[in-house]
Amino acid sequence: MSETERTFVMVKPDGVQRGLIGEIVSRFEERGLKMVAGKFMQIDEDLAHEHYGEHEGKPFFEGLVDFITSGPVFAMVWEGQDATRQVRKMMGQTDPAESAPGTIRGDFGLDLGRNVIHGSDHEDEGANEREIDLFFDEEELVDYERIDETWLY
Ligand code: RTP
Ligand code: MG
Repeated sequence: MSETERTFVMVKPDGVQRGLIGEIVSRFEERGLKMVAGKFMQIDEDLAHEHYGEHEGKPFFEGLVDFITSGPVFAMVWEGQDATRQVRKMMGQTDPAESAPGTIRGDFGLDLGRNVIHGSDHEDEGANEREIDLFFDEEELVDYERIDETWLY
């Protein structure tokens, strides 16, 4: 049995502007993942640099920072067995054009720079904890049981 874990997910500015918050939240809810935090917010320059620090110096970095600070985002923490990897699978590939239909990016995006959603990288050990810490205070994470948990696991 996989371990229960928490993963950081965010609807990017293009997803918010296109009215996709509800659709995206629904997909994770219906899959059986449990939302433990959610925050509608504006990312400033400093937070953008910290969040995407791994890409600093790459040719697309400045454009990425401009984009992620261009409008509000919906930041979330989702919990469940193998949550990080399952969320990444539901998101599709980084490039929406390479993403399978049925995935979030494959259903809602066409352009690499406008790919609707962010999820912590499951291949980057510690990314989840780092990003959850960056976006949320401890008291913003809510502990509770979802009514269907007994039937999911
Ligand atoms: P994200 O961090 O945003 O969830 O995306 P990801 O893990 O799938 O991809 P990552 O490699 O972390 O890249 C971060 C974002 O940078 C943009 N990008 N542009 N022009 C390019 O070659 C290029 N490569 C990446 C994408 O918008 C990607 O989401
Ligand atoms: Mg990434």
